[in-house]
This record gives sequence, structure tokens and C-alpha cells, in this order.
Amino acid sequence: MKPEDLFFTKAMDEDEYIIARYYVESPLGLKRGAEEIGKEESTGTWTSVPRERRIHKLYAARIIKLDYKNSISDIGFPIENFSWDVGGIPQLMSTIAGNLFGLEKLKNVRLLDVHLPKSVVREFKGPRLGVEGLRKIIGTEINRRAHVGTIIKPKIGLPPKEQAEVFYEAASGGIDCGKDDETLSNQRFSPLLERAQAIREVVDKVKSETGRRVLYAINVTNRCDKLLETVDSAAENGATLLMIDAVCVGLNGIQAIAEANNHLPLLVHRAGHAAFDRNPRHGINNMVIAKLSRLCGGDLIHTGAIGKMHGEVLEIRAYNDFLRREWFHIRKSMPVASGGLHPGLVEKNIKLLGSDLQLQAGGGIHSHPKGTRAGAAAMRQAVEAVNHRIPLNEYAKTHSELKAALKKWGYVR
Ligand code: CAP
Ligand code: MG
Repeated sequence: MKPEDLFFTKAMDEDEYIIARYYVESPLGLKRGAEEIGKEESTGTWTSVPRERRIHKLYAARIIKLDYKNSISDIGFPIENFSWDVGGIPQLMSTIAGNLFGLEKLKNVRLLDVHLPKSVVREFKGPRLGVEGLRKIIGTEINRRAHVGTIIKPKIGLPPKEQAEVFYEAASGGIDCGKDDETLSNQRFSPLLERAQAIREVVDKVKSETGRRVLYAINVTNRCDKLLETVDSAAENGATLLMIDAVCVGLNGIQAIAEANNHLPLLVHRAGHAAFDRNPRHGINNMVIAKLSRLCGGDLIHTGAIGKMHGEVLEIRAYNDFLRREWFHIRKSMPVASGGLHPGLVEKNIKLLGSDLQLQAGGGIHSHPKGTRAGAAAMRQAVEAVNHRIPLNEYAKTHSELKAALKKWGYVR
């Protein structure tokens, strides 16, 4: 299926409904399958109940479109069915991505995309900085090159001092943004506050040595009732960027952080997404996660890459296009391409996904034959080469770090 079939690629002026697009496989056929979804997720149940006719008229979901060729149905939920002050994103998800997945009358069902009318989008603030704010910090408003990020590896286990040393090497080599890995939290070997302080020293040192401002995302993922406490402590201890594992916490965690009382940007990691977005016939397409992550306030949002993780290139591009397109008052988010990246993959990823993104490499930087600093330099050189429209192997002739990286991992075209 093409992205135009899967997603709402054009703006719509539908104001009365939140429209969810589903791929539906049912022995009852597309129309009746879609009716089952609408019934279960609005006013109905498996049998008729008293008072339902009156209520049904007001709040029943409506089938808006049936695309028999692709087995896709658009189902509209009246905006009155939602409550944003209490309920919010969890209640939205409970409606468009709730019980329907378990209905016996459906064999497979996949939520592909969701259209939110202007009145709903107005309930949210979106990213605090967005693409332009991030570019301003990094100093790429004019040059507009892709940002280079790194995940400090080993994934867990380094004490804060060593974590900071690796980050210093990466930052000195030229990366723009470092980050905790998603499973790093407040373990005994790396208390979060100590880590935040050690990293901040590096951020300041790099600034005084080179004049460059670099960011580092501290993973503040936590249980709901402690989330903002963790955010505050990270901020007080020098964090420059925050990170949340949004699928594990729930997307509302993004909103909680983005609307909290500090000015730090937020990186949205999505560990666990493949449990429900990998099977093309069932689950939730990542478009929904990316869209709601932007709505809730993610400045940097993981959307996939051409690397080690599974992902359809046209779909990844569609997520990125959505994050970077105008959307009422909501700022644009910067997509993060991550997973198995190395310098030899930079050109391919930029060609397919564009330059307005953060390319992130963990192993592909730290495992460089000459170490982290050279690995970071090689990533930056690869980005520069693409910016100058010079093939990587050509650029490598005068850039030894890139040359060594291509020798180790190859040049993937
Ligand atoms: C990348 C990464 C990322 C995944 C997430 C990892 O490290 O830190 O979490 O890539 O991917 O642990 O694998 P490497 P996605 O650069 O060493 O592969 O956002 O696409 O789900
Ligand atoms: Mg990771």
C-alpha cells in the first residue's frame, strides 16, 4: 500500500469528527467489520440496550469512507465523545486504539492514522522549541545540515564519570547531541543526578573550548506520579535536553514534561513500538505515535532509519514529512533516525529522509577503529560530504576518519 492510501497526507477541514483510519480484515467484510469498530468504540455493545437510540443519534461513530481495494475504512468519532481536561490522550487512545483490537469478529485490524480537527489540536501546545529552536541552539539555522547524535555505549553499566568522558570524546569529535540509552535510568552504577552533573560539565567544557553548544538527553522516564519530580531534578542538575521512553510510559508523559515549568527540549524514544507497529496487518502504525508525540510536545522524535531496525522507507519518510509540515500553531518536530547507523549509511539516509533530521549512531561511532572521537568526526564528515554533494568515498580521500569508517563498515548506497 502506498503512503497516500495509508495516511492522511493532505490537510482536511473536517471539524466535527476525529477520524481514525483502519485497515480491517473481517469474515463479515469491510463494511460490517468497520461497523463493529464504530459500535464498540462509541455508543454500542454486542447487543442492544435501552436508551441507545437517543444516545446513538448524538454520539455514534460514523463510517466516513470505505476503500474496498485496500480494505481500509475511515471512521469518524464525534468530537463530543472526547474530554481533554480529564482523559486527554489516554482517553483518545482508549477510543481509537482500545477494545477494538480484541474483537472476535475481526481477524486483523490496524490503526493507520488519525485526523485531529483544529479545535482538538488547539487543546495542545506541541514542542517548546521544535526544529527551529533546536537549530538555533546548535547553530545550524543557515547551514541546515543534518544534526549528528550519539547514544553512549555500552548501553548500561558506565559510571557517570566514564559516561561523561565518552560524551566528551564524541562532542569533541563533532557530534551535536548525546543521549542516555533507553534502559539507563537511576541504577546504582549511574545515579541520574550525578550523571546529569557530570554531563553538564562536559557541555560547558565543550562550549568554552570550541564555542559550540551541544545537547545531551538525560533519560527521565519514570512512573507517572514521579515523572515531573525527576524532570525537575534533572533540570536543576544541569540537563540540557530530556528524554522519555514514551511508549513505555504512555504518550501523555510527553505532554506532562513538555508543559512542565522549565525550558528544556524533549527527545521522544519509542522502545517497544515494534510490538504493535511491525505487523503490517494488525496493531498501530507508527504514524499515530509520531503524530501524537508531536502534538504532545516532542522536539526530537524517533521515527526510524535505514539501519539495523525494521522499517518501511516510504512510511518512515511519511512520518518525517508529517513532523516537518505546517500544523496549525504546533511547531515542527525534528525526526531522529537511529538504529545501526554508521558513516557509510549517512548518505543513503539523508537522500531518503532529508536533511532536517538528527542522525544518531551508537555503535557506529564508539566502535570506530580509532575510537569515539574519530567515530564522531567520521559521522560529521559524512554529513558534510552529503551537504557538498560529494560521494563519501571521494570525501574519504582527504578525511582519514571517514576513510577508516568506510573501510570497517562499508559504503551503503
Ligand atoms: C541505537 C539505539 C536505539 C534504537 C531505536 C539502540 O543504537 O540506541 O535505541 O535504534 O531505534 O539501542 O539500538 P545503535 P528506533 O546506533 O548502536 O544501533 O527509534 O528506530 O526504534
Ligand atoms: Mg537505544
